[in-house]
Amino acid sequence: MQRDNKFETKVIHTGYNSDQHHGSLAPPVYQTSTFVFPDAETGEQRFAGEQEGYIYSRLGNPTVKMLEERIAALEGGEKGLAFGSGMAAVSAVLIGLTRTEDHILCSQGVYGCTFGLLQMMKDKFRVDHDLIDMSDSSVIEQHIQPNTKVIFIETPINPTMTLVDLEMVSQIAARHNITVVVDNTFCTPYIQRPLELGCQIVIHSATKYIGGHGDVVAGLVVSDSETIDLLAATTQKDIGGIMSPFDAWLLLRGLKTLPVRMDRHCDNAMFISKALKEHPSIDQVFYPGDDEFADYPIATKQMSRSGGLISFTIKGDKEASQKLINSLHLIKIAVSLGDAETLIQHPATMTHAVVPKEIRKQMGITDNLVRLSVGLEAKEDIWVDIKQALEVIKYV
Ligand code: LCS
Repeated sequence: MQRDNKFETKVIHTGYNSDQHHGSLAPPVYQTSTFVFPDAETGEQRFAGEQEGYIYSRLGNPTVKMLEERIAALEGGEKGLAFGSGMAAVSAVLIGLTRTEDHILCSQGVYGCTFGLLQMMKDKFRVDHDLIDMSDSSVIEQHIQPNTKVIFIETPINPTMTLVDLEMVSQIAARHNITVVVDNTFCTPYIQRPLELGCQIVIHSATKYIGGHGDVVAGLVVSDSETIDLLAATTQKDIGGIMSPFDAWLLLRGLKTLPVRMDRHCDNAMFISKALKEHPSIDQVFYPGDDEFADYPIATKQMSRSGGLISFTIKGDKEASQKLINSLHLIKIAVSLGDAETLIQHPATMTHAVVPKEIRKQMGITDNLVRLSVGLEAKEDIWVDIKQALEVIKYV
């Protein structure tokens, strides 16, 4: 498959050649733990890296490899690596790139478990970190230390939707020889491609839009060959958080419709964000597609569309937020995001409950903040459900 095909073609074809699989249109699931060597010498040569070929599914599997090639092509990187969850991917990268006494600079606001991982690395391995506002280049410069090895960014940040200017950060990082890692879960490569903006590593919780159907937990990493080979031979192989062949198959299937789904998510979210903004019970709406949103200029620079996630604060407290959520009928109360179903959650008590209240406050996660993952249903139906729930809380 030619690398210069368009994105919509690559999501369907890259990494798979039916000629090599009995003409099977759908990729086969190589549901095997191990691979048979024709003789002992072949086994020796494969372990020595002198001969191409599979050994054992923790070290590589043909179905998983198809997915790794596809995501690499979509992000514009040399190689991909698949993991059993987004957190397995995040931890493999952060542990793989650092050692004791190193330092990580992180956007102020990340997914709750990434925050938990950073705390654990600090407590157990003495890999320190600072969570900083990345909107100001001088603040970033001030916090870079001689031992800073990684800048870790989410953009949009979960759940505040704050954006980080990837080009600006990667230019600073390049001057200091620091690796920039971007969690691109909220955007997918259809909307944002950090490697093209000078960043070195992209991570996905493939559980979300890449899979798109709420039926798999998985993670992906894309980077240059050297970095991926290093991670494959160290934190992936030895910690072992690998993806199963069937999960890779589900993701290959999900990816085929990624552009179609993302367009619908974005259209629906734009409609809902506008309706929310006009409602009297809503305090603030955080959506990158809103031209009054503080980070809208960054969105126009690096995102081709605005995504399917909206966060908003209601005029009310925690109880009112919970009452709003409890009053929905069509919309499901669930964490995760990027599914066909519209999902709603309360970050302060759910995805970011692990973050201490004081730090949550600095991150902008207040008790009246609600996060909506806008699904693929008819946008009018989604709005009718939200509107009737907002009516219920008017009298709280
Ligand atoms: N990165 C981001 C930005 C995420 O939102 C998540 C999960 C992860 C990494 C971890 O991926 P996982 O291991 O779950 O595949 N975010 C979740 C969320 O917002 N609600 O539930 C899970």
